[in-house]
Amino acid sequence: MKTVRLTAAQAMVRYLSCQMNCDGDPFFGGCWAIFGHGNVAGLGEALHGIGDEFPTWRGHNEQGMAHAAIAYAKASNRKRAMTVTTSIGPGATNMVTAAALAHVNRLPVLLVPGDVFANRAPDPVLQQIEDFGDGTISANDCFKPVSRYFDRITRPEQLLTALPRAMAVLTDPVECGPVTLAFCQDVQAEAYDWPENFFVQKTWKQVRPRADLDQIDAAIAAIKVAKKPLIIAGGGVHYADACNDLRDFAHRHNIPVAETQAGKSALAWDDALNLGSIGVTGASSANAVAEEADLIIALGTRLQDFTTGSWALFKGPNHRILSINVAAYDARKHDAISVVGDAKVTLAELSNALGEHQARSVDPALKISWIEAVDGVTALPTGNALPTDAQVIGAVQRSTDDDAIVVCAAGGLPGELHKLWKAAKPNGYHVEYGFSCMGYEIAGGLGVKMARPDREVVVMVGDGSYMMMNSELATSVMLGHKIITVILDNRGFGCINRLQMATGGESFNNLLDTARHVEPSAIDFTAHAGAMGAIAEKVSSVTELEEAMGRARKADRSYAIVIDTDPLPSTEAGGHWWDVAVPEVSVRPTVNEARKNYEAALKNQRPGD
Ligand SMILES: Cc1ncc(C[n+]2csc(CCOP(=O)(O)OP(=O)(O)O)c2C)c(N)n1
Ligand SMILES: [Mg+2]
Repeated sequence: MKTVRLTAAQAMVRYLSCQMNCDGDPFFGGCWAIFGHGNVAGLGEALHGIGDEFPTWRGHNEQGMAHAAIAYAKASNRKRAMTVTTSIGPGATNMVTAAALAHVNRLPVLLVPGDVFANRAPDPVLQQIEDFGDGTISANDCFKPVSRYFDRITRPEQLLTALPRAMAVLTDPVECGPVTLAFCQDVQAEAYDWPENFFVQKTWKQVRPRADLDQIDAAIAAIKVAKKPLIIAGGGVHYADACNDLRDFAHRHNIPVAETQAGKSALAWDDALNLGSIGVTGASSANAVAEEADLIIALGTRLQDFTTGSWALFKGPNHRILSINVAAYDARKHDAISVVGDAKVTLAELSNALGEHQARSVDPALKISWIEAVDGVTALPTGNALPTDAQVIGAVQRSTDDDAIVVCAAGGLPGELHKLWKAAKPNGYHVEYGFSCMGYEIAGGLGVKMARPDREVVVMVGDGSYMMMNSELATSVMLGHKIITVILDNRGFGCINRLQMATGGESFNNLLDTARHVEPSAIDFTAHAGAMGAIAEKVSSVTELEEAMGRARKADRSYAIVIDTDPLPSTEAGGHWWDVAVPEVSVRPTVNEARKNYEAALKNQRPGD
């Protein structure tokens, strides 16, 4: 057997650079890295050595780098991914939140935190946490519950099995999620004689598991008898490249479609059968049909509470859920008629068997009146009041074209965007709402731009999320990956303040002006973004915002536009109840009142339906 002598770190980067995806592209777009003593000597030297074959990108925050990597994978429909390496200790644990985000959203990312010395010679090494009762624990054990595959590399040759296992998880539609290979820092530097064939180029085909035939039969029977079926399109539709298949299926069988946050943009917003978004942040048209549906066809969705209105949305008597999902875990939720299979091939099989079967048409007035509501709240405001989020969304929509990708994650904006954004093309809507992680937005926007350099990337972010993490804005400038960031400054955590008041609470500790501060806050976002190298300007109206968007689109570098907004209004049209537990006892009448309403609403909930 021919061998080659390399360090374990060199072997890792060489192996990763040889992995190809189904389109013939390298599976990895590169490696994000912040070095420390836990990875600079071993992995740092290896990454330098491999150069452009496996490019290294320097970020400013480990969580931010991982967000960029995860967004890259999402924008690539999971066909490509990135590696992220950190030092041990704080560098590693900074990345745990991002691991959880990838885990919830089932997105591939390879995390390689450095780890303590396997030989334990210098123990405790700088940043080692020292568990008194378990010598095998390090800070990296935090990754275990939020990794689909976790391994600790304590000998070089373990990579011979760990790396193929990592690739199998990253490229598998069911297991897909974060992989953590905690890499002991002494082992990174150790040499080993690797079999040369370990580094042969390997292509990872996209597998499309086909459903059990009895499951297909049961699904067909359910669809044939359904009088009022509704398809809910989730993220799985995108990851299976099934957007066109969904459109064809819906039209051939005349079944309307509603979209989740991850599914949005699967169908063009103006497709006659697209009823809009579903659930808590849904369109009135989609929710009205969902309430009466006798068959909910959940396609590639986890059915999280925002989709099901905390299981109070579907009110049709004897309604059933038919769940088509590549993951049995999801397909079997809520006693659904389960079809475990890839969305694309399953739709084709179902359609063949259904022949020319057509469901009953939905009243077109439902969608027309919803679009009127959307156009009303997003229209150019008249008067001098502070603009609403909806009006800002309208301005951004009017000043971008169909190719733009809007990026968001937390605050009031994801709900407003879910309701109001008119997504014209697949992947034009990128909202991370599995973890809804404040601080994802800008870093995520950078990752999206790296995956889709040909499309305009517009990050919409609240002041709270901006303050939580903005440093990858500087990275976007330095790497030359232009993003447009629209910062909506409503002086605080507007959506949580609204939720607080809706649950009977007093406005408290959410808005800057109702927090216990001694100095009124006066954060200059324009100066801040400008200091990081972006072109930045503040606008004082929605009309000015549209003009600024024109300048931003022409600019050759990242651009930030700041606009003050009203923290109180949100779009009243559409939407659905969401289960947020209200205190059972309180001395405050507003809470008691909210509790009464809460108990009444709970009567509509059908958990475990
Ligand atoms: C990391 C993280 N911490 C806390 C939360 C809970 N949370 C959700 S939205 C929000 C406020 C966001 O404020 P901002 O970005 O200004 O948006 P706004 O609500 O004002 O629209 C908070 C605290 C979260 N989603 N993520
Ligand atoms: Mg805010």
